[in-house]
Amino acid sequence: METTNRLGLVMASYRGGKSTLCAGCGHNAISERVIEACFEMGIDATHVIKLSGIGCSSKSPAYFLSGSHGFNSVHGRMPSVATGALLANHRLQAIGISGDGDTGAIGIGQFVHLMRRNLPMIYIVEDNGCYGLTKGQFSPTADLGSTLKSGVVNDLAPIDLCAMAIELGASFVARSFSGDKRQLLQLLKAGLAHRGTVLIDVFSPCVTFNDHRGSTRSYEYVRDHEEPLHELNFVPFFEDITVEQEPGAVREVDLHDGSKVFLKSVAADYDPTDKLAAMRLLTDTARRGEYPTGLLYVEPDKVDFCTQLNLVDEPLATLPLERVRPPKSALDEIMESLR
Ligand SMILES: Cc1ncc(C[n+]2csc(CCOP(=O)(O)OP(=O)(O)O)c2C)c(N)n1
Ligand code: SF4
Ligand SMILES: [Mg+2]
Repeated sequence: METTNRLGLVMASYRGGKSTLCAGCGHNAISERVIEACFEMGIDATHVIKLSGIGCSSKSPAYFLSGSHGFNSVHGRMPSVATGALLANHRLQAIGISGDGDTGAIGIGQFVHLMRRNLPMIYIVEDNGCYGLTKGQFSPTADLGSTLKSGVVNDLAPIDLCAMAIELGASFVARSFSGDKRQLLQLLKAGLAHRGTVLIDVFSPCVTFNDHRGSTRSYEYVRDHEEPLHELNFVPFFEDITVEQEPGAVREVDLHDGSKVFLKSVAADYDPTDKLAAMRLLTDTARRGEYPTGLLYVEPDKVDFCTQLNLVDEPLATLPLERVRPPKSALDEIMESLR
């Protein structure tokens, strides 16, 4: 019999349309992990809003959770649409998919303010170092000295979206690789349990335009330079904690909904709650051309934007008119006070 989750649903009910992206594109693997994560967490798809901008990456929401709400926005404008949607209904689980061009170029101003506000949503950047949809030009995350297929050399230093997100105020920041199924799945499930901005920068090779020698986002290059910081185990609030731990060797992070993340350091001990250490790590490893992956930074108790605005509990979108519109007596009182 097919496995069902805590809602009694099978994994197939979390799928979307058939992908029209190139076979082997990293973005397809990410959609698969989103499907698995939502299935394993028992997410109600009708309470999810999928958001995106423009790009091959931004087409991805069409390939998962066909029963959810969705908004495919203008290029780089996903953050403002997401902000509006969540203010209208703060009970929605928002999952945004963007690209390194959509986020790092045209959408960088919007990205900055979303991170700064710690808007409660998952924001995945499918990072292939190029504009896949428009035939592979360098994007702002392309590494200095990397080349296009034609041999053209990139002479600008990259933007590190994780470093920016940490600096600006996002409360859950991770880097992963579309080829690292296990790590990405654990990060996505942990992201679903966190309340605040979850920024996951996923290196996701473009097999058609950026998978050659000279590219630093090819499958081969990322596989050789990915340095996992820890083995990551996520235990959702609805499961018994049975992870066997050697005392002292594993760090435990408690998330908003009672779920837990266990982090066993791979090389040097790494504390993902130390903001300065995270920034130092990203600066030092970038100099050496390495990509640390895993949970880079987490601040589980940071207040998210909707809570900070002190919204009424019931979503604004469903409040009856009489609770939205002030009565005539209140308006008269205001007018009187201005005389
Ligand atoms: C306002 C506007 N400017 C430019 C474009 C052209 N355009 C479409 S997708 C894209 C870049 C996509 O790159 P990225 O976000 O990295 O996604 P990928 O295709 O690599 O997944 C650009 C420049 C557009 N659609 N709209
Ligand atoms: S062009 Fe590149 S990014 Fe776009 S679908 Fe194909 S492989 Fe993926
Ligand atoms: Mg791209």
